[in-house]
Amino acid sequence: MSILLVNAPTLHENKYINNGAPLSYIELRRLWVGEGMFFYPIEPLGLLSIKAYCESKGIVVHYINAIVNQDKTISETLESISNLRSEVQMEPLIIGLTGASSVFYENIEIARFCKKLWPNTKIIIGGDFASLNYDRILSEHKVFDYACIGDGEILTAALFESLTSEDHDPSTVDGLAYRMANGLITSSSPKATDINNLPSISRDDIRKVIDLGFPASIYTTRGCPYRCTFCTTGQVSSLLDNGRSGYRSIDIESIQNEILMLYNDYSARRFVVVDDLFLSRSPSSKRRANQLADFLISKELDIEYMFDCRLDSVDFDLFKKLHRSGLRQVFIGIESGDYEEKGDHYKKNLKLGLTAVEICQGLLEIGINVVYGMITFDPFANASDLSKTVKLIDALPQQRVNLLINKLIPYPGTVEYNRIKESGLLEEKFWPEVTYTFRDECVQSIYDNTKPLYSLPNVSFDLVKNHLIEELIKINAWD
Ligand code: B12
Ligand code: SF4
Repeated sequence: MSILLVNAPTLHENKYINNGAPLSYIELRRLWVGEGMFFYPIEPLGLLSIKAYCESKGIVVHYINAIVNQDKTISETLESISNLRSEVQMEPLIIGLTGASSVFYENIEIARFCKKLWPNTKIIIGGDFASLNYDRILSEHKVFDYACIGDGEILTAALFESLTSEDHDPSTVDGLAYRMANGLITSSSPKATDINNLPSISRDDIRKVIDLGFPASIYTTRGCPYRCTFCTTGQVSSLLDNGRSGYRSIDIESIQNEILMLYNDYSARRFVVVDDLFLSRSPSSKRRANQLADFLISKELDIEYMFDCRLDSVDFDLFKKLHRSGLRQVFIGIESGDYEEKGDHYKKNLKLGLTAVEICQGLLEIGINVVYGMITFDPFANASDLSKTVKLIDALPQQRVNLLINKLIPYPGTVEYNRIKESGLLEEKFWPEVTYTFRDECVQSIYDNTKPLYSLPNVSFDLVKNHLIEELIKINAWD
């Protein structure tokens, strides 16, 4: 008896690019991101942590990662499953699937195929999307037997043990959502796992990942103390331990050991910290970052790394030291031209002394590249909001053309998703793939007129910016 974990190939962007000819996720990302691949995380640490934990409990776990295998079609992934079945003669007790809303249809195809191969196998889906939408998933898609809310390590091993016992009772598995005999969906309360008590992540993909030019991934925290309305991470954290913060940190010594292991055993020289919020403005978070920088500097490791933080996490003295220790890039979500006021709308709760431009300029002067998160087109923005955002993007030290067309993605289960739905702007015929119209007709028309520019070959920042300015001038929204 075993568990099979499958990471879907993630091919949804094929429809937008290359005239629909199939490309693998990695080929697609290379087209979109280009050089930024240096810091692109590619190992699915969630599945790999579940694998490590279950193996530590003596459970046999099989694993297929269709992204790292560079599958270009879902048929290739299904073939890998069939091949593995013939090779190891397995009949998994549980099949675990993961992924964002955009891979839900791939996960349905994988689940249907597996149910045909092994009708008695139980299929569970996990990750942020499943955590926030388990009720709808299990009600509408009977191919899934269970969904995992929050952390999956202890839950998967407990479910395995429960299913192998004579008196299987799903209600005893914390965080498990399931269908009751009457067809209704129920769940037991999810707990925040003590992440300092988990075994080290399985590194099944690391050699391929490094050979393909990607960094080694590490995580140092889970969850987030903030509750930004467009983000799934904060919302999932709020479900854990009856709403107490699900934000947790791994001890600094363990992180140091993980980096040393990846450096020595796999010659990893580039690292990406996948935490949604590695560094916050809290003194303890800054102390931790300081300790990590001291360690990396003292070991004279020849590494480069990146992490995500907030505008209000930036403290130039600390960032100078982090740069000396190898920090070369940060991702910062600014979101809008009205970032302080709009911060309230998105519940970002920002506390700043400097402007966003000053902060980003300062980081660049230290030698740290900044990747910006921008929600240029928000469903509720008016032309004046849009005008402020375009001005801010233009003032930022490193401009990227895609920032000018970024649109809020309403992830199902988030506050923004519900807000758009309640306002009647949402179109969800193919849920969880959803679209929406903008409340302000002028913004809608500017978006519709700007989007086609992106299919022009070599479209430049100035071309799109000037087009946006002309559109805003036409409606007297640019001064
Ligand atoms: C690394 C990463 C990737 C990697 C690897 C993902 C993969 N599956 O191969 C790559 C680059 C491929 C990727 C791609 C995408 N990603 Co991504 N990604 C992340 C990131 C930064 C870290 C994930 C991680 O390793 N976390 C650490 C581990 C330990 O936690 P975890 O993944 O949450 O897993 C735990 C639980 O969720 C749960 N769990 C997860 N899966 C399963 C499965 C089972 C069976 C069970 C029981 C439990 C379980 O148990 C795990 C262990 O406790 C997160 C943000 C974040 N910080 O979480 C975004 C995030 C998951 N990605 C996101 C998105 C939107 C995408 C893309 C659509 C982006 C794009 N346009 O290409 C694609 C979709 C790919 C896919 N197949 O899902 C969103 C998901 C939003 C949503 N709810 O839909 C996130 C949350 C970022 C965000 N805040 O917007 N991603
Ligand atoms: S600070 Fe970042 S990770 Fe946390 S809720 Fe906001 S957007 Fe999500």
